[in-house]
Amino acid sequence: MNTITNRRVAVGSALAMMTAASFGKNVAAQEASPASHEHGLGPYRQAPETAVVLTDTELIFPDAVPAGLNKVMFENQSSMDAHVLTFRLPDDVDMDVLWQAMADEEAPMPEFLRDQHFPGIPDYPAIGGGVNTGYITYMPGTYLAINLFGGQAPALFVVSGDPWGVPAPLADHEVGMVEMRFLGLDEPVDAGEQTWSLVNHGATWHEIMVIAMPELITPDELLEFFMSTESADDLIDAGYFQVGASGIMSPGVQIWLDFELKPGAYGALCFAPNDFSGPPHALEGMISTFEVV
Ligand SMILES: [Cu+2]
Repeated sequence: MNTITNRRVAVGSALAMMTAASFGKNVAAQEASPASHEHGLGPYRQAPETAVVLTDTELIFPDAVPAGLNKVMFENQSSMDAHVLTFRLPDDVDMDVLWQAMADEEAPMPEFLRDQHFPGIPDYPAIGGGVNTGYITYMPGTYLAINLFGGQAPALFVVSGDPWGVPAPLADHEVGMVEMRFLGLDEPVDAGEQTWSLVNHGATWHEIMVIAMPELITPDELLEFFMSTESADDLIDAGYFQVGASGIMSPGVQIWLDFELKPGAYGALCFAPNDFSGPPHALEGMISTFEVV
């Protein structure tokens, strides 16, 4: 597996690539590690903790992950952006074919990916030691996780056991995702440490990326700004930086993400590709702006 080079899976359009390239440098200058907390978890049964680490050479999951709800702490020890795609492999997957497909940057996205389970991850921890935390439910099976924006060796891990007994976290805020918009971001969000519930109510995969903005603008203005900004430095200089993300989530998937939100203006965007390999959903309207007060 060490010889495998990550392909930049077609999840990244030019727009997404630009975004990813831009935010890493900037978030490194932000608070590296928002405090994790235990909103609403019952005292009688805590979710098992699963530590995920990205280094400059590899993405590391525990070899064995318990089925069901896990508290996932994703640390980016590398010097590269962390934008991780996690999915459950089909039981009959041919690993040789898979590795070849993953290693070939020019190859089209493997069709089998359409039907796989994408559980999400507390994505985009800041370069140089940032940690993002969240709660992810893993069903039994074998999973592959790859960093879309680095050359690290991917992680292969097995989920086993009975997904039973861990109560769901209580959410401070609920956000839904459908085609092609976010639900629950129409009103201002309270500032502070908080846990968001994210549910994909749609029929296709979605993700959320939350960014802080220098001032409140409309979704159309935000999209126009992204489309007209040529360099990553322009975004950074303009005061846009990333505060958290979900990774790709399959239809029906619910995850919980911890945020520490300061008062200000924010945007939410989905960069999942339309119709599997098309333009990001943000271009189809899956983009919101909101205030944290
Ligand atoms: Cu979407």
